[in-house]
Formats: sequence, structure tokens, C-alpha cells
Amino acid sequence: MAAKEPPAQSGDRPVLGIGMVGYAFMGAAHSQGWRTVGRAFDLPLRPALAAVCGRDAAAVRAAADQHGWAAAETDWRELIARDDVQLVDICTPGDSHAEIAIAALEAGKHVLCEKPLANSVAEAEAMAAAAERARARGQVAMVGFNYRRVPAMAYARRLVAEGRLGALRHVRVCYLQDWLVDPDFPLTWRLEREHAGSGALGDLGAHIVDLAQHVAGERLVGVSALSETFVRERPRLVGAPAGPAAASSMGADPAGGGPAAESGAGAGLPAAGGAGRGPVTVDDAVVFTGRLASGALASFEATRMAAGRKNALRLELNGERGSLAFDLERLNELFFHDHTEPAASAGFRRVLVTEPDHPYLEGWWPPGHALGYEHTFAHQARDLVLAVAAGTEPSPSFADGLQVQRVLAAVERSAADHAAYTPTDGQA
Ligand code: SOE
Repeated sequence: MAAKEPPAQSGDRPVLGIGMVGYAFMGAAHSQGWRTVGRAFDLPLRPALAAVCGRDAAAVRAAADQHGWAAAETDWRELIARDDVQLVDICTPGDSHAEIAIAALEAGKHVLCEKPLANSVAEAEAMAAAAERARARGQVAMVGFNYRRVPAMAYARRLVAEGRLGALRHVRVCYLQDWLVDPDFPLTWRLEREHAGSGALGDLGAHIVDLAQHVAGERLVGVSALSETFVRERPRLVGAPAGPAAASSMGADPAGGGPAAESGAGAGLPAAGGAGRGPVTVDDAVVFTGRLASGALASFEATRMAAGRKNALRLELNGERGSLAFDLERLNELFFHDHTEPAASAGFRRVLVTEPDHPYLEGWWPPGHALGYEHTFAHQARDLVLAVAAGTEPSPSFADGLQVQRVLAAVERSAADHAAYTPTDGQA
């Protein structure tokens, strides 16, 4: 498709041309981040929305207009080959991450890849190896764990690193959504193993594994898990080819149009019915425990079956000197208890994380003027642009994404062969 070339230089700041693959929920969120980041933060490079890619020419053109992309492509290889694209942003289902990311890195481009990094450890290993080779050529590659960029979460990490919680004892984290409660919610790609890799585990569990480790500042060394698929068959999507072709390598998210469609909320629900029911091949929910390197105990729960919980990512840390608690549904607030204070007056207090001294807040509004979900994508873009400009390894790197992938694989393995003991009347 015809390209509208963005300028190679803007004022005294060189342009960083972005090419994005996929344009549904995550594509819309990333577009918003790329559009706003240069207005909020003073960056050494100016991100330019050069081109977006999807399989359906008319739909991708409409998405380009809606989200502010200068050009539209229908083949991701063409997107990668463009001279005005220096960074490839991958917002497709997991089954195409490895192929696109490795091709982009080998073509000399920087890469941002949505989470989870891949659908398997083997793919993630190949991606991390490609990123390491590219690093030697000055390229960077980052995984899109955007919740690290909630200011309250970045601030929580700072408090832990400063020792305000002392030695950690517990990390308690869950990610609760409810868009699969309805057994007639259709069989989108997120419910098919060959496209999504896993269910709530990869979709939500990946976030909480990364976030827990990031805030705690240490990694999991062992896990033990249970998982369940409560609804084993769902209506096939109308007009969607059954099986792998439905969500092949790239383009528009087969789950449908905008953010609401993908999350299953309200009017955007993808159409179902008439094509029979098909098998759900991923988990609906997973719970697991883990041990961190320091010996702290961690518990995790990820589900899309928690009626009434829309996007409740809740995290609590307890240490010998204090505790922190957070809920993504109230993302400007962090609750902090300082256990070194006199017991009579100590207790959890609400810290409104909107001060200029709080992470990322220097770019936004006066204190008390709250931020939201979308800002995490601008913060992600900011950190990536700074890494590109400085030639430093971004965080989370593909190596970090691989480590999360290994945790997810260990959780799956444990859930598959879990030794569950039946309560008895006292005899072992
Ligand atoms: C759907 O469960 C989803 O869009 C996830 O895929 C995202 O990663 C999460 O941020 C919001 O929910």
C-alpha cells in the first residue's frame, strides 16, 4: 500500500519510525501510547506512527485512520522492510510472536512484543537468542508487561528496594476478570491452545508473575499449581473459519474489532451461533503457589471466571517491617503499612500516587489528577524510546520474558501431574 513518509528528522530530534502489527484491543492501546508519549515526556527521539499492518486491507486502512497511523500494510514482511520503520511493535496473537519478532530483529529493527512473549518455552528461547544477537548490533527488544508502568507499581518496587518492607515474607497476587462467565461467550482465539498457548495462565498469569517478581525484586524458584477448564465447549464464531486458519500469522485480532470485543464486554461481543460448539483447549482458571529466591512464599490466582471482577489485579506484599497493597481497579492508590510505627497509630494508609516525585508523574497532571490504564502504554513507550536512544537493554527484556515463560511452563507441568491429597479421616 502507498506509504506516506514521515519526516526523517523533527526539529533537533531524530524520528523513530514505528510499525505495528495487529490493531485490535492491544493495538489500539499501543497506538494511544505511541501517540501521546511525546506530548507527555521530553524524549531524545520522536516516535512517528509510520505504518500499521493487518490482513484485511479495508479494515487495516480504517484502523490506520482511527488510530493515527500514516500508512497501512497487509503483509507484515512488507512492514518490516519499510525504510521508515525502525521499531516493530507486535500486537498479534501469541502464535505469530516468534516468527515476526525474529524476522524483525534479523532485519535490523528494534522490537516491542506483547505479552506473553511466546506460546512455548522453545519459541521464547529462540526469540531471546535473536534479541541477544541483535543487542550486539545495537538493537533493543522489550516485552509488553505494561503493568510494571502503573506509577503505583513502580513506586511499590522502589519502596521494597529501599527496604521499607524489610525481608519479604508473603507475596499475594491475583488477576480476576469475568468475561468468560457466560458459557455462550464464543470460542475466540484466546480459547484455543494453538493460537493463545494457554488460557488465563498466559493471558493474566503472565502479568502477575512478571509483576510480582518485578515489585519484589526477586524471582520464583519453584511453583505448585492447579488449573481448570470449567466450560469445555463454546459456540464457534460466526463466519470464522474453524481451527488454526482463524487466527493465523497476523493482522486483526480474530476476536473482533475494538477493545470491548476482545474483552467480551457489552456491545462489542463477537457474534456467535449457527456454527455449532467447539472445544475449549485452554485453562479457564489457574491457582498456584511459589517460593521466591529469598524464601518468601507467594500465591497466585488468575481467572476470567470471577463474576463481577472486571480487571482486578490485586497485589499484597508483607515484610518484616511493613506491607503494601494494590488493586488495579483503583490504580492511583497504593496502601502502605509501616510496621515500625507505634502499634496504636499504625495501620494501612492510602497513598495517592499522583505526586510529581512518583514514577512517571513528571509528565502528567498536577497532584490528584488521576491517571488510567492507557497511560501505562505511554510509559512503556517512554522507557523503550529511552533504551533505544541510549542503546541500553530495556526492561523487561526478551530474556526476562523467557524467564516468565519458563515459570508458566512449570505451572502447567505442575497442574498436569499435581499430586492432590484427598482429605481422609486421619489415616495417611
Ligand atoms: C484480556 O484478558 C486482557 O486484554 C489481557 O490480554 C491483557 O493483557 C490485560 O491487560 C487486560 O485483559
